[in-house]
Amino acid sequence: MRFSTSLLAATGLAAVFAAPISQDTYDPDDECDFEGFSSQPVLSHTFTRSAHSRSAGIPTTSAAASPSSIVIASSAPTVGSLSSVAVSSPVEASSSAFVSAVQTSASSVAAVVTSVAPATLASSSASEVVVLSTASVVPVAATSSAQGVVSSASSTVVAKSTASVSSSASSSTSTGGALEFLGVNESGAEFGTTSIPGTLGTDYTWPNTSAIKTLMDKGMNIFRIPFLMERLAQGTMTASLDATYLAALKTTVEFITTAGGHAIVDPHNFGRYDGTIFTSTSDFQAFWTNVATEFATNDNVIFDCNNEFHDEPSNTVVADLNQACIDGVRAAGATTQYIFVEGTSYTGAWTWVSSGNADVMGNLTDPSDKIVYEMHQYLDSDGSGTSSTCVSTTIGAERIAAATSWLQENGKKGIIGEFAGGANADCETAITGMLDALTAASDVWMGALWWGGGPWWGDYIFGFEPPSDVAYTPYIDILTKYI
Ligand SMILES: *[C@@H]1O[C@H](CO)[C@@H](O)[C@H](O)[C@H]1NC(C)=O
Ligand SMILES: *[C@@H]1O[C@H](CO)[C@@H](O)[C@H](O)[C@H]1NC(C)=O
Ligand SMILES: CC(=O)N[C@H]1CO[C@H](CO)[C@@H](O)[C@@H]1O
Repeated sequence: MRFSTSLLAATGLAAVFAAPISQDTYDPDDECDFEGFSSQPVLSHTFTRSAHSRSAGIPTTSAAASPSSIVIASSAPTVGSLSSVAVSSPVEASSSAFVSAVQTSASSVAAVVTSVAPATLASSSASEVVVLSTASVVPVAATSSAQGVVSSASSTVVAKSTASVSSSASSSTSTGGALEFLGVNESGAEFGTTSIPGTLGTDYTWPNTSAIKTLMDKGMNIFRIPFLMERLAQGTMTASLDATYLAALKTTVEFITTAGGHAIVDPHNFGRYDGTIFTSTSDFQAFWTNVATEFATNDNVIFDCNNEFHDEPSNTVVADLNQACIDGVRAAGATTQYIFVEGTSYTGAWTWVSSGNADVMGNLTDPSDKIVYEMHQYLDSDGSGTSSTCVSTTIGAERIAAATSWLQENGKKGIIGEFAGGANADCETAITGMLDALTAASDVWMGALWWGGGPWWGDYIFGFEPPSDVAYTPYIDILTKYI
């Protein structure tokens, strides 16, 4: 795959390159191609690295040549073997970030953005080099020139943050840059809520990894995998995990993460177990320790404490459950992964402040400092995501505005974990407006996930399963412009 995990793993193969990449080598069907990239606004984005408390401006340059040949990989590259990588003459993209190229195999080249100046990269020890982002380039002949590729890349690269970058609150208020994460909810395993545990293939199914691959080939890099707690921990939430259901969940997760994407483990339970609101923090913490133990060594897993709390005894209950989730995950030794926390009132972005989530959720603590506030946003009149009609063409941007301010004022990171609009011109404009607004505030917003992919949606208004679900056709190109 073109994502950074495999690219970086292969960087030990550093070699040399020859002629510039040619448009002749561009294959519009190639998985590494990325349409519409040149239309992406290219602005800077600043973060602080936790390990070294140093800011690194991420390079971006004006979009120009050969946009179709560049794809951004936005997963978390490890520092790894970069010190031994032969680099081309890198392009200084800003005072503190540089684009270089490395050959990753006989037939592919990756552009790598580092925090270390070109002259020092080759001699730096691995621990001094932080890969800020990577961009893969369409496969080129072994005779192609890295310099040529870099020149090409440097004219189109929009760098990303990576998971190795702290999500601490010190971000500047820079405007824009592409989103780190753009992806899809992959439904199936949470279906059939009235049949517990239910029958695979009848009551529920698992996402289709071929379909996920199609979306990844188009640039998407994050997938949320809803499942039911009652199927994973049967009888009581503290039960040991059901081996069969767990194995299928792991298969789905590992397909995504092995390919360099991020997989969100999402107990799609609305704060209920067996239909009853749960409030026991100790039980919930135990559930999360059990789950996180299974994924503790997979950096590209994201733990999503629970889907869409609503009508809870109090907002404090929700905050306390989220803290128990965080504590349970970290107690399992899963210390590197993001944890997504959701609020009450179906975790709506538009009601984040008015629902009171803003009053209680901000004090959650995480020793790993990787909390991300997951909010959902639909654009129909009641915000429920049950109508294909959007309120207006500007409703997307309007509905996230208050949440954006809260994130910025409180130094938090957020993600839109579900969003959708109907397959019509008004919604397309409204969705574009929302994604523009997220991008303009990418100092706090990490990305967005469409609802919903998965094989069983049929003619559902927001269905996103390739190749022909209702929303897939109009929206795939709109969405992938943002990554
Ligand atoms: C999975 O996706 C592939 C590729 O889109 C498709 O050919 C196949 O029919 C799908 N399988 C199921 C069970 O939906
Ligand atoms: C955090 O806790 C303090 C003290 O209990 C409280 O005053 C403040 O409002 C809380 N902030 C948030 C965002 O919850
Ligand atoms: C917005 C939307 O349609 N949400 C639905 C998605 O599917 C789940 C079940 O998987 C429903 O519970 C949601 O209401």
